[in-house]
Amino acid sequence: ESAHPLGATHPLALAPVTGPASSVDGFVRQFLRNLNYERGVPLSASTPNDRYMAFAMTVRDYLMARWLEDQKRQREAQAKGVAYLSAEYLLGRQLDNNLLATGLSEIATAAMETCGIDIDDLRAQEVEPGLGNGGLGRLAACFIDSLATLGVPNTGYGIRYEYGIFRQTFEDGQQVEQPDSWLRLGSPWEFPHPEAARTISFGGHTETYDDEGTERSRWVPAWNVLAVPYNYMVPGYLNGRVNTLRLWSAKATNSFDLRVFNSGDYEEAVRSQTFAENISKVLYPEDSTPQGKELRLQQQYFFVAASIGDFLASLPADFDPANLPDRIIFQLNDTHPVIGVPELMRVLVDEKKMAWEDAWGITQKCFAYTCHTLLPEALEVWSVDLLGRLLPRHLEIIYRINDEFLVEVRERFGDDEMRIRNMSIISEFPDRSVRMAFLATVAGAKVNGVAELHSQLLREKVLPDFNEFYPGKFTNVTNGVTPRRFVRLSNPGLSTLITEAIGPGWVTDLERLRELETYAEDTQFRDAFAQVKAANKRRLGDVLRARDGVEISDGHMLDVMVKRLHEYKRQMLKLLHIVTEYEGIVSGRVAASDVQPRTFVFGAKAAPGYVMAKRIIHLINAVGSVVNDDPRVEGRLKVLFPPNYNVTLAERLIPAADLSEQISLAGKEASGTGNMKFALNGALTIGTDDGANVEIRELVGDDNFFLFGMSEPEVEALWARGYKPAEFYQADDGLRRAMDLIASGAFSGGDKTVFEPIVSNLLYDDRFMVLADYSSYIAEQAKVDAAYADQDAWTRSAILNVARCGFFSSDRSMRDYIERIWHTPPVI
Ligand code: HBZ
Repeated sequence: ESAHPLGATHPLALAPVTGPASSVDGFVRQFLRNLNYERGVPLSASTPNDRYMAFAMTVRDYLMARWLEDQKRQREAQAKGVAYLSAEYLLGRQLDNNLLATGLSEIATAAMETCGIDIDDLRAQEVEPGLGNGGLGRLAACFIDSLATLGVPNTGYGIRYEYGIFRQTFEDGQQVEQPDSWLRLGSPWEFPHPEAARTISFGGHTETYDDEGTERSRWVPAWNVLAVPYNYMVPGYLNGRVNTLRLWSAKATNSFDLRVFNSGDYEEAVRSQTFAENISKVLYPEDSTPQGKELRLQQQYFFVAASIGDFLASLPADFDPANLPDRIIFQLNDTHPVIGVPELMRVLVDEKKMAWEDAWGITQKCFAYTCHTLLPEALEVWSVDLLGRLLPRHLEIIYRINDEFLVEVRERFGDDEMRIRNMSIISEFPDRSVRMAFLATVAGAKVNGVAELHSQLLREKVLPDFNEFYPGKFTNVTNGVTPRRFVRLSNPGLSTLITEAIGPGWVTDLERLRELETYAEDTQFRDAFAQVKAANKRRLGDVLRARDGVEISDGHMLDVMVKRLHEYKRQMLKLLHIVTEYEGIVSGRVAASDVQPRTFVFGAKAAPGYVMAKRIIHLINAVGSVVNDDPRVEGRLKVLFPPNYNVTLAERLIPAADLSEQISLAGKEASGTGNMKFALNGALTIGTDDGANVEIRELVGDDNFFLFGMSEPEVEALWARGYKPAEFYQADDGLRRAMDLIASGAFSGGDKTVFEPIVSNLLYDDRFMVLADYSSYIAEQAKVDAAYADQDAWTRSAILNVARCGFFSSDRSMRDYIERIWHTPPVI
């Protein structure tokens, strides 16, 4: 230890860090300083990327003092904190959000003007970090935003994938995936700390040894990698708080073998480096159907072991691990980080030499598990074979956890072998494997679903034995979305209108949107609201024109379905509606002039290996080109499918939408969060009684929501009776005509084979009961048309949607987690 604590050598090092002056002049100075000293260029010779980088760094500089303070506060606080463990963070662009958090937007805009720079050109430079697949990853991003805004100390832990979710392009209407090299030009938002790298081990074997009379186990790993942390600022909204997101990047422990290199075998020399660094190379693009790949398990263990180790290392050297539950709760975002459970056990038992029972008692208080699905195929399992090869000690620990758990189950329920088989963490069929959701449930202090209906089905259908065994363990926290990104930033027109009416407090207290209810009755307000919607459509039009060369037509209802492509979400149902409308007009049965003009917008990525999803993408594009080229429906029907739907596009699309499509089969969508974003931006929902749609409808009222389709119990009943989709096809003329038109080759240049697999799947299998809900959907869409014809009434409904959806702020979700699960006191 040095005699002088660091910094004591110079008075300036002891002074608080201060940001640049909060003035146009101060901003310009700092911007030019960053351009010159960090980018090494004068303004006159700078590239757009130089200017974006320097601008972002300047925004960063205004947040820095607060960040340093908060890091210190978190280091020194003796309070309990939350570590959010998530394999995905779908952050979206950072610049505008971080600028908003500083409150310096106007100063920054003016500052750039004085330099002759259009701030929108800077915004356009940023490549969004797409480190997630969909809802689950975006939820994590909303949650850390809310925690910072609530002033709750939190570290988000995850993986710094070098390549995020693939960039989607279409070739002949079919999805082609391109790598997402989001780091190609560097990111101004990350702070690498290679000096703080942690060693993460894999493989090898276990052995027992005599530790002064006690037999203990230890793991003798075969290989390891370095986990290098990269820190990112997570600023709260105008509250001077800045939390940290810490993402781990894999680095080889020894970069290459110089002897082999010198002998001329260059590939061999770097082989182990390439192997190690593959761990954080790319995000797995499978959502809902985990593939069980070895690299994926490596990723999971890599980031979780690094994160748990990182937290433990932050504790004082004399910290008694018995007190861990007073200091930390690890929130498991789905099962992806569940390998953290045996990892903490391993650290406590093998390294800290704790008694198993004590370690288990602690572990059960340090984890909580959020489930995001109901689909059986989405529940992660790892083969014992693979786990034993990659993490042999962890497998032993899991076996012991399971053995002891099953003893308890027997004590409670007797030798009910069926029940024991059903509850075992280890399943025997088809291969012996570990059911990660069961492990999480046994280890977690709490287990939560993400919407009321989902939590109920989780208790009653997915994990009923566990619910009986652990009374009080199951709870619900309905998802939410951050109003900063998804209203304040993405919908400036609406934000201004709301703030003028009720003041600015809604941004951090979204229930205050209730005060808008009376404004729904005010004609002037309704007009202004409708004008904002129209302006948002024009803004979207500008974006789509520039990005894809397509136009959205004036006076059209904008009917939007954006989400991952999955059969349970039923993009096919939407498509059958479009084909029905189209067929009605071209067959002459419906006069084009009687049809409410609509532009249908899709946005969806399909997992690269999900063949049916990719066929459906192909069909959407095929229907789009036929419909858009057919003069008989011109000005009435239009289908747009901009490729590469991502957070950036969502921010433009959602504020422009009139109608939000939330049409999953009841009982399949855990929650949905897009549904909340649309409602908060004044789109009306057409939806099933599924996920959070149920809660949206309860809040906005039946008159302001288009409900259709079977309820979850009705779905169950139809399955029980025996579902025969062909009967629905026979019984409905419209459905038959739409299906027949697709089957005829009308959308595939006469080729009947291209979409035949889709048609026959619907007719003879139809796992998600598209045909059963068709007629109810079409009938409800007719009501949508009728309602849209009365623009003023529609706008009133839209305002009521905004006014009544304040509940869906992720600030509320975070308060619920704190109250029901985390029990973390606020730190001032
Ligand atoms: O999580 C989604 C649910 O489908 C949606 O209903 C919910 O609103 C949202 C937030 O709770 N689930 C996902 O997005 N899941 C994944 O992205 C995923 C990714 C990798 C996997 C499995 C699932 O291996």
